[in-house]
Amino acid sequence: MSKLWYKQPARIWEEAMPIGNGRMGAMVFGGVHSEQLQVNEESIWYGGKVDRLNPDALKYLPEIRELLKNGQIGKAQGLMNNALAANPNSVHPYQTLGDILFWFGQNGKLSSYERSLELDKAVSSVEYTLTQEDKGEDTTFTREYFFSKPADCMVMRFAANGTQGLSFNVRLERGRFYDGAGKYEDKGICLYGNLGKGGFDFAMLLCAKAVGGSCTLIGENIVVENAKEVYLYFTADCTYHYAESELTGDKADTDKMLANMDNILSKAMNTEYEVLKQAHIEDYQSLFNRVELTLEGTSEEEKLPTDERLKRMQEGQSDVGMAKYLFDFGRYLLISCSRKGGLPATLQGVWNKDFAPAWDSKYTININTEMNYWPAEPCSLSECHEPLFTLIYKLRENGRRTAKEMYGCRGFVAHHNTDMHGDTAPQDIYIPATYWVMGAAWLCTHMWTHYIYTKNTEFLKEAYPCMLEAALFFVDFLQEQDGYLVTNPSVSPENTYILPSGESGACCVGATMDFEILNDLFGACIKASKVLEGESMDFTIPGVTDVKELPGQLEEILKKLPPIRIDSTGRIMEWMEEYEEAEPGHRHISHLYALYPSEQITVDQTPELAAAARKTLEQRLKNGGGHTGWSRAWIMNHYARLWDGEKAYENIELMLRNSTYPNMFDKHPPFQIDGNFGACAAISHMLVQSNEERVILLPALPAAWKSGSIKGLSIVGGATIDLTWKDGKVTACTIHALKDIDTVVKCGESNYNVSVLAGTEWNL
Ligand code: FUC
Repeated sequence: MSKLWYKQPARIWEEAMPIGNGRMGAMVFGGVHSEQLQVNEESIWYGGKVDRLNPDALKYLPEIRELLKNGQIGKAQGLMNNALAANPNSVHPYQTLGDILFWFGQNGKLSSYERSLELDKAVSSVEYTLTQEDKGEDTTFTREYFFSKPADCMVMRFAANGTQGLSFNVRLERGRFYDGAGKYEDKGICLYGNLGKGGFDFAMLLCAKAVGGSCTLIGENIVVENAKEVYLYFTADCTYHYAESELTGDKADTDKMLANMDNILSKAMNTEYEVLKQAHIEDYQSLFNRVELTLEGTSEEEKLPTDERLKRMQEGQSDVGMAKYLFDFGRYLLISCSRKGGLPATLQGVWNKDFAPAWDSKYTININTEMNYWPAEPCSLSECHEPLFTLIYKLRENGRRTAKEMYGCRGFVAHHNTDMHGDTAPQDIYIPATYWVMGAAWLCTHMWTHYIYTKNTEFLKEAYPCMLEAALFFVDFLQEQDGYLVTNPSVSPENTYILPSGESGACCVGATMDFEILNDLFGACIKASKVLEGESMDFTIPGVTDVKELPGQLEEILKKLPPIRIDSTGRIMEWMEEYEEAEPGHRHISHLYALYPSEQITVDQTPELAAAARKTLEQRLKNGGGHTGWSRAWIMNHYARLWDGEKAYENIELMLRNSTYPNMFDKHPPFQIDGNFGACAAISHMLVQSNEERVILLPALPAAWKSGSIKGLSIVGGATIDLTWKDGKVTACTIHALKDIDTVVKCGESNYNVSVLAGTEWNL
């Protein structure tokens, strides 16, 4: 059993339990006298799609490039803020949907309390007993909540066992930001509104069914009196899901949406609770149960509530078992907020309580969104990766225009943020981040990762033209300088350097990360073109006469990209020049993209670069690095790739001590989900690492995980792997091939050539 549990209700949002079905989510507080369920729906983004391109970009681009090339950084950056910044400079935020608020009428003294979230069932529960001392009577109240994907709604069961019945009032709220609320026919209550000019309509709907007692609709409340049991059903929606195009305001869409919501709840209400629950658990477990991690010797702490365990860790104690929770919770969250057909996980997954959240709770694609999807393939949640690909296709549509109008280039480009519409214009006026053109390129490398893990050729046939078109942008964008082809303008997210003159800058020519991303993207396009050679592929790319010539062109460009270099202090160079850093413990470690998620730097094949990467990390950490949760998670992955289990584990402990809220949400601060996903990926990579050439067993096993097992991780090539170890040594390993696979399995000093046919297995 894998369960988070607590002995008191949540006092703050970061103590509440997240549940979700991909499209919708809720935070369960578990109060005794009142209950708050803060709710979300993935498409509740304020306003509509905005055309933000700066009409002066192209005109000033040559001048900006010249200034950067000549080291006139201040002047260049000033001009960039005028000519490249988008108008308006930001997209709109992802917002809370609102709250379901309950007030209970029971009385008595609280004599026991527990609430939990079962990670292997995706069910949250609350149980408490109220004692009426004058009468000497106890009543135990239980509540269960789950957000079902198959039923597309949240289902709740409240029950009272004892002398008191269940009495409560419940209503829907959304601050001051809605247009109406009240009875929904005689079926329940609803709240509805519009998301601002150009925005979509939304609605939420709650219905209740009481066993015993009464259930009445009064005003905009459901009023339950003296019931034994109450079943509640909640759904929400937004016309985003009904609009034929991005144009909104069509009443027909709203009517369709309401009819669908009505239908969803009618169906759920006519189905037995246990049947709904079973279908939900089956659906959830079809993903969650693919993988199972066991760490031995961790049972003692299981008797303690999750928040107490975290507190003990903060006080300096060790708790090896918490790593399993970090791992399971990461998988739980991805399944609960990123499902096929929906929108990808934002900075907060689907869970956001604010109207103006930090960084708009959107998609920050210079690390955070990518990190969200690092566990998807290795942790066998490939389907959960799909929403990201749908977003990339939107970026392609919008990014073609951005490429052409801002930079005069073919292909498509995205800057460092995007939204549910796939916006591609620059975001904010923030020199260290805004003018970064690598967003689409990095995201498209995920398409190749998905392919190498799944070997799904149909997927690749669709993705390849998109990957190629992201690469095409750079065919036109790169500039000749000192014998290399370089990015200009460029920036190493989101770091600042200091020039010998004392002047500081962030924009530059040729940040190292750019070439590392291009190595991967171009390399992936070239390999994909070979995989697809025999396939009938019929596609065009605007501005290209013969798409078949593109891979060859990319090969030529690859030869002219600057190499990854080591500076005079033995670290990986972040920029083309050896600059002083303004913030040596900076949270971004962009130039180590080559170590992770990429594998251009490896311990066995590029030992010098690996040593320089280690030094880079040490220097960052020595200067306070890893202070945001996501940065800590990236560092864990870096150490996993350096095959340093102790350092990776040290960073897991630091994350649990310093960057984890009581509900296990990652703390930037504030809550940001990327750290949860990054940590989950790191734990998988500490146990198994695979690429197109080899699979390494236990590459970064820390001494703390002396004995244990992992079942069902995915490896590159289309297979899953089960592994058992004892006293730090592998005792059993099975590879289950889903596709024919040829690889080398590295286990300690031994190498095994492994050829397995699809449907069969290999045992060590
Ligand atoms: C990048 C990071 C910040 C934060 C934000 C959402 O800008 O530098 O730390 O994670 O994204």
